[in-house]
Amino acid sequence: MTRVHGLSHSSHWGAFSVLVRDRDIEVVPHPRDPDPSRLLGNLPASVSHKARIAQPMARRGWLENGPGPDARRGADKFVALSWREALDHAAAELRRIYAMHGPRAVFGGSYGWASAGRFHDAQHQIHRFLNLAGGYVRSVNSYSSGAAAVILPHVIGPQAAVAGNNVSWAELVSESAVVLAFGGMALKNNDVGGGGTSQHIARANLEAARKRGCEFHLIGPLRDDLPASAEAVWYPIRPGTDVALMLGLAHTLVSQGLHDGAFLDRFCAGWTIFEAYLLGRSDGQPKDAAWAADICGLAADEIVGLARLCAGRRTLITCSQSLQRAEHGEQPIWMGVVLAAALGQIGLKGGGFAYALGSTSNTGKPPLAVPLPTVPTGSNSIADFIPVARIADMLLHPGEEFDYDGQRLRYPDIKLLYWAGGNPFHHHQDLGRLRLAFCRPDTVIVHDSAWTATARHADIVLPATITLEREDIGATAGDPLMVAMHRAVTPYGEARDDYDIFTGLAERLGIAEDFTEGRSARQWLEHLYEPTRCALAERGINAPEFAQFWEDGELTLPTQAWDGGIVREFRRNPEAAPLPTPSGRIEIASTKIAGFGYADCPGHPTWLAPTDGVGSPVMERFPLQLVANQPATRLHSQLDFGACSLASKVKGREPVRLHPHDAAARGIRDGDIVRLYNDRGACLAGAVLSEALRPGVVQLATGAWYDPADPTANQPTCVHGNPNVLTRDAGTSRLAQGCTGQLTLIEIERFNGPMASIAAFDPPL
Ligand code: PGD
Repeated sequence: MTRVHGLSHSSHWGAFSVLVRDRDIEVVPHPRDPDPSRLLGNLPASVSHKARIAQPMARRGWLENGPGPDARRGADKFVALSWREALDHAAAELRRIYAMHGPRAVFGGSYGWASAGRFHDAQHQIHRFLNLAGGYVRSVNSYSSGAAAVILPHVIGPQAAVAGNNVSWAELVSESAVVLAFGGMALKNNDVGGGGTSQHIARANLEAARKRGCEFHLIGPLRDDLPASAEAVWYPIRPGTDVALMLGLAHTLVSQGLHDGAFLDRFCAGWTIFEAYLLGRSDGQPKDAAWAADICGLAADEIVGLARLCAGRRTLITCSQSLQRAEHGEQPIWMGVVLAAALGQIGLKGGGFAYALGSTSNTGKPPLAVPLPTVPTGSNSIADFIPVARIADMLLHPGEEFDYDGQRLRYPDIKLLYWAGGNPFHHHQDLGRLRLAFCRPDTVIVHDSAWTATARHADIVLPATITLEREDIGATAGDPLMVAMHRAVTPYGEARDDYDIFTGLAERLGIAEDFTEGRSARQWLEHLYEPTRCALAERGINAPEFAQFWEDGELTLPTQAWDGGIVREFRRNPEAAPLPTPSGRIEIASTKIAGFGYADCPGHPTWLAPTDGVGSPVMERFPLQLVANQPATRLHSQLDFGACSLASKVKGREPVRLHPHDAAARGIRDGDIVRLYNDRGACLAGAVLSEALRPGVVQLATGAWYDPADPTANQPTCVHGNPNVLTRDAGTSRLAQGCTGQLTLIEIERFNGPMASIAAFDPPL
């Protein structure tokens, strides 16, 4: 037995070191992390869980009948193959599709978080490979920020202008007097930062700000979306109605003469148009506090009080990512900017508007001063793309036109779906519909380390290593620690690195030399490290050779002084440093967006009643609002079989929280297995009664592995608790076409039927 001490490593939820005894590992958080994530507890199970994929597999129906649309995807058996056979099949199919249909028939959008690590990042690897193989249809934007990424450049500048170098944690601690946290700043979300994090600082900063006297106001249906130590005033708003509340606040400011007219004149465009709407001159309906109260479920005098409290003080408006992951998700982000503009605070330290501060662990930290190791992905031979969350529409409606950000585009006819490092049967909405979509292509190829539902819907399944089985460099733009990610254990079964899998395919396609550039994985790490080392040396600071970095296990990178970015520069001198918007100012109303003529995203922030939310006719049958948010016990669907995730389950099912009043009305007790349902499907979950929710709201996190009772049902029942059987597969609007998975309407009942066992973690053999 060997015992290795403290191998440095990293994950999206924190840096750590690993102690190894054969395949048993112990994970020790990084000593400088003040608030390590409990998600580290999921890692030990990943090394040799039965859900790992041990060898390459092909779906029986695909092997027997050859490529083609097939309704058995997701319900078929698998046959083990050797690596040689599996790679031969995959390469032959790639060759066939490229020859017969060209790159427009290959979808390589392959969205997903995969794992931390700069070189083995699955998205970089697949895109580099497919670019060299002939090109592919890509996806744009993310499930995290689909609406914000598109609306913000029209209104104030790129997302980074108000999400990154804008208002820092340090400024919040020292300057902010009032924080209006729309959607909260949940610590569970701060646990995670794409690419890793060495220091979880949100809790300490919230506490320090509070200690100095900063007042937090949590606007959201879930009380625990800010920690108790922030001592926030809780406004349990109806989900999806923040825009109405923001309008009520803005109306109060204007009608009481508390808005900053000078700021609006000098720094903004389009206020007059918006004001006509706000005051009801353009549509006959003033958006006053009483009007807002009726929609959002708060009291009118609370709204007036909140507006008065913000005026004239250093007020920061934050909007969580969750807010825009819903129907008309562009509106709360745009209206958040407008409310901050009406308060005249944008561009001031600790004031104005911050997007996603508190939504991931690396927003609000100073930017790095040196470049990070980055795999070059090359260039794509075609320009075709879809907004990422339109995957099922694309597969189901080839050739059909759709709108996106002022463009009229057409869905390609996809014959080959290639996925590495993502789990669409976790992340997408209306999984019954997604299954139909996945039945359409000729072939689906998936790399994953475990038998996720996506792997089960593939034709060729190629087993990938986990990061603990390979060497990599952990680093991300928002964190100063670069980590030497040492290999801790040998690969499970026959699993291979994504890089090696693509190298095997590249050899068969005759592009190996270009793909590998003659380097082994270790040589790539050394090569990619070099630009960072040179930049450090140029600045005259510690710049160890790769071998030294590898031995040290980590390297602290320099950060830039926080300067508030383009928004602060604009505030200092709007004429010399205009914003990158059409007017060069903050666009309260946008002539460009108005010109698109989208009824679901007009030319200024607007309250648009949802078709699947408060006030919609659907509520008559499905009266509860489901919040399908990010889980507290795992990252998305990753390592759902890990100890931390399993410990939260109720009799093996995902916990669903509901208010005691709603439970009592339905005869549901704490610990009961319940059935959540609507017209799209149903899922079982374990009831947890809680007063931390607004009555009428039910909360079921995403990420329980999809486990359909009947995999071929169009309205499936997931016996494990995946909320995406219930969510609606529709874009935020014709502007951004973002993911709307956060909210939907449901009913819930005690489940008295025969209890299906959970098979999500059993290999489908
Ligand atoms: P993950 O579970 O992180 O979910 O969706 P995403 O697809 O990113 O999936 C990553 C997959 O990659 C896992 O299956 C993991 O095993 C695999 N993997 C990890 N490392 C590697 C590797 O090195 N190689 C390979 N080949 N595979 C690897 C997340 C998405 O879900 C996101 S970002 C958001 S914000 C959305 N949120 C919501 C929501 O709020 N509400 C709903 N209803 N739905 C959502 N879906 C979205």
